[in-house]
Amino acid sequence: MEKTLIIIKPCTIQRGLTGEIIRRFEKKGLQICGMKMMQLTDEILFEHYAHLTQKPFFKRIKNSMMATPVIVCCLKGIDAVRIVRTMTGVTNGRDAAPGTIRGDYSVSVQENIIHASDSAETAAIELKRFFNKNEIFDYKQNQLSYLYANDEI
Ligand code: FUP
Repeated sequence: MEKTLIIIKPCTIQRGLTGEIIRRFEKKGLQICGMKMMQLTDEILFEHYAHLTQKPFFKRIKNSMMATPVIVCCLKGIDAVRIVRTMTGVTNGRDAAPGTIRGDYSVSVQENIIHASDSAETAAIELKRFFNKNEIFDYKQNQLSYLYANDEI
């Protein structure tokens, strides 16, 4: 089973969409293994968006991501990274396909509802960045044999 990270962005919290977003992942069958609210800082955003620090819009990213606390979640399932990225949609909400989270709830490249890890390697690094070890929980998912076939798990 794979674990991945999502960050529910300040825009989503302000718009009262947090429950809707969590609900989509729960309904899909992903298991919530960690969830907490935290205030992001310059330091953590510099690290998290290292690939964008030289861009002219980096300050805008930081302001947006620090506007309120965020909610970070660890989601688990077979191919969880790929599932979550597909459900999230492309970066720009105006281009994101209907049915995806960004396609359904966003009209912006920045205020695009959630961050989602883009590979298994990145997910492992990002989960460490936002969670302490004791904040990720491994517990039995009772519906497992109804979510997957025997030879998948
Ligand atoms: P994503 O993985 O889809 O969240 O996209 P990125 O990591 O490339 O981008 C992170 C954030 O940077 C986006 F949410 C918004 C901002 N960004 C822009 O504003 N313009 C761009 O061209 C790319 C990213």
